[in-house]
Amino acid sequence: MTVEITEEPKGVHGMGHKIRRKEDIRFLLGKGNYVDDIKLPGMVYLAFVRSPYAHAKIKSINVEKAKTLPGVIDIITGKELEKVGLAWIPTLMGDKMMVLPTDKVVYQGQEVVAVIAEDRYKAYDAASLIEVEYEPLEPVTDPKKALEQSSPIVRPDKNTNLVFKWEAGNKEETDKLFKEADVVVSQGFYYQRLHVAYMEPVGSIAHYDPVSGKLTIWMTSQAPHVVRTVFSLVTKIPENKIRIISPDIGGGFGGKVYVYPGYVVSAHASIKLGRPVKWIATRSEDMRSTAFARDYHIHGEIAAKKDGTILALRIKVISDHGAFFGDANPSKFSAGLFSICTGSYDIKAAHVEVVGAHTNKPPGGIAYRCSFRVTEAAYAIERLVDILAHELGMDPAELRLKNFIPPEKFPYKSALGWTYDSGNYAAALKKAMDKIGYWELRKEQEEKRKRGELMGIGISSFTEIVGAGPADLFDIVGIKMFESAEIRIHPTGKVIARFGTRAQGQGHETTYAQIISEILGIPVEDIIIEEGDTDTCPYGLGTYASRSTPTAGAAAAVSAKKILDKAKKIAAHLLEAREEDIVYEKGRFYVKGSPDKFKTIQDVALAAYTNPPPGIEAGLEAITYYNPPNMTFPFGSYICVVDIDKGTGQIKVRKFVAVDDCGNIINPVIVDGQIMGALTMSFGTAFLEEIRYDENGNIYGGSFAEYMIPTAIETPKWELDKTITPSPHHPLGAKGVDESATVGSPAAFVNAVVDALWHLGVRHIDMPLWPWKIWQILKEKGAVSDE
Ligand code: MCN
Ligand code: CUN
Repeated sequence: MTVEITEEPKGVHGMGHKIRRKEDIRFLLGKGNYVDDIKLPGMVYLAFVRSPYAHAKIKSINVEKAKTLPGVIDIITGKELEKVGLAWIPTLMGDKMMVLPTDKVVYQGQEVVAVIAEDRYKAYDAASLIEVEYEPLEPVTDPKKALEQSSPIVRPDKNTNLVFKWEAGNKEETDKLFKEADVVVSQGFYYQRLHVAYMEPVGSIAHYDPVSGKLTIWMTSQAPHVVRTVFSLVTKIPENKIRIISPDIGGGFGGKVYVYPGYVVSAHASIKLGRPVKWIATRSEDMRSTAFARDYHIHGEIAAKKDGTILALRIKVISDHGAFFGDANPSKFSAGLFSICTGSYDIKAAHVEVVGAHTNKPPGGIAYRCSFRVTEAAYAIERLVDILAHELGMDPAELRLKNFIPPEKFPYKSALGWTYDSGNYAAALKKAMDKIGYWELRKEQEEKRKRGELMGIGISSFTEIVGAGPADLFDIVGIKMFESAEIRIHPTGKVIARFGTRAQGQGHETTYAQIISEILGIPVEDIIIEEGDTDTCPYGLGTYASRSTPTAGAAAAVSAKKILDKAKKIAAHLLEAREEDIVYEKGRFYVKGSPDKFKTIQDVALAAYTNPPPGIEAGLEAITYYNPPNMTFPFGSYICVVDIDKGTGQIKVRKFVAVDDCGNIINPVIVDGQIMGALTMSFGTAFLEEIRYDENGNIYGGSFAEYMIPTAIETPKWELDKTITPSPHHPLGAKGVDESATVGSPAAFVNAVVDALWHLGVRHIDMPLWPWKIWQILKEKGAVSDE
């Protein structure tokens, strides 16, 4: 698909306008400002010594040699942090984690000692001279084994590897329906461990000013305000003396929601030394130690009638959290949003059980576009439905159409407790089927099969859940979630708007400006959007879970409307009319019947500061902390066509159609870009990527030499389309979209490959679908061709 951009980012551009991204000019010119671009006078550099073992006792740490190296300024160990109460810190998911260990290491690549030196190279040189004596302990890397009585215990602060046990749904009712069912299909799936692989590794610069007592930290954070609060709580520095700045971020995708040891140690070092301290992870450090995603062992069962009516769903999961980042909070969301696993189907009863385990692996993060376990949930249900169709000999599209929640049932209460806001699933699937020529493809497949050729068609009709979230629903860490937007109109009609979210590439500077432009009729080039500075932006919870549009976008709309209400009063005064007689149209106010005699929003802004009407405060600004009444539930239908080479097992994705529905769209070009990006990422998930460990917890790979992320060369041409089903509770009718394709597409790829091989007796293959895996299966089934 070619991206057509019709409009420059100039003029009044509201909802649905395909304007160029305002932020791209600085990125294209190489003028972005990332953490590593920032250089402060007197700045020093921090590097870590990391553990070669997955599980080992630290017997001694000898820093003498390193200390003598010229340029070395300080060496910090866990014992030193312990004295200031910073050896452990709370994570944002209700768990706590080691900053630097005092007794033992719990995964390979873990930070052990920090070295501060005059430059980065000296810091790494000194790190290599530090001698740490370890006594290896037996590691556990398999979460099932970790949960056994006899397993070594990962954490020094716990006496079990069990992170949590969580269940949802009605077990009795579900079991009853399973007994009554004509068919029960069950299947195990392993959703492999992945790394986010953003372009910019994580890093920070901490700058403590001993005179004012203010600590400023530039960091790669998707949620700067939340980090500020955590820092204040753990350091006891008053929150108004901490300033977190997230400058430009080279991708986050969920991996930059967390607080990493480097952030904390750089802050401690800056306070201690009175100098700015920079820490930037190298690519391989980042790929070995930052938050990982997925690593979900799923066992799913689906019960149905002979005619294909789905009755019930039963899923059991073991989730591998690695050493930290397990959600110890026994809230109803320990398993994130896995309870969206009933997907797009009208299922009477469901029961899910998730058990979390600690292993001697790096922290198993929860988020990666998106996994607050939504990706795993969509994958599980879309694979199960496909297997059911094949078992019943029904067409997978027809089985889906038969079981979709019908449009008239919205708002729909799912068996696991969510109230879906709006949806029209059949419309999206039918559109995708038409666009790809579904029935012709099925015919082609039949003919090819007769000739012994392998072709498969895979569908995924997913439902997403985004917009974290309403107070009573999304109570992950005991925070009632909201989001903020502050809009200030200056006397000349120019605008600065500030938000609690933080884009990492999603185009907020453009789309937030479009929302304001839509409501206030101010040209987008007159609107500056700022995010990511806790000193200037209103408190907010950050950008993840595709929540910016559902929450901050809504907050912007509400703030703009508040301003409009005031502007109307001022306009009435200027036009010497009653407020009720004022008509407003895109940036202009006039008295009913006389559209030629108008005042612009800019006239009103000037008057607001120079000549406010009696009884009205000067100024033209508004701030909103928006409490969303519900999550939003974007959805879509994806269809993938693959051809498999019988000689090599090579899979070619011949065609891929994605029909998405995210309600009303603010900027279609940005939305399409997001979908294409996410499809490309998921192509990597389905066919290329996996982070693996041996039984001793040694990582296989851990760099881009082994961890293959796809480029435009490997990926097919993505063909996109839309249906539009507005969210009834969002002020603009918009839903989030950013993660739809990573949630929805992995099942489409795998369904297509399994569809090509089903007649050979293949029911499932775990991702990544490497050619050698396929080749081996073909060989087992006697289907390899020598040609
Ligand atoms: N949008 C729109 N109309 C809609 C919905 C969204 O025009 N109906 C626009 C928005 O205005 C915004 C963009 O699309 O500019 C994404 O909006 P939204 O879906 O609300 O998601 P967020 O802005 O909250 O972004 C977060 C999301 C997440 S959680 C991950 S993970 C991810 C993703 O964004 N990480 C990304 N996309 C990414 N893209 C880039 N380049 N880099 C990342 O790190
Ligand atoms: Cu779910 S990964 Mo994104 O939420 O930052």
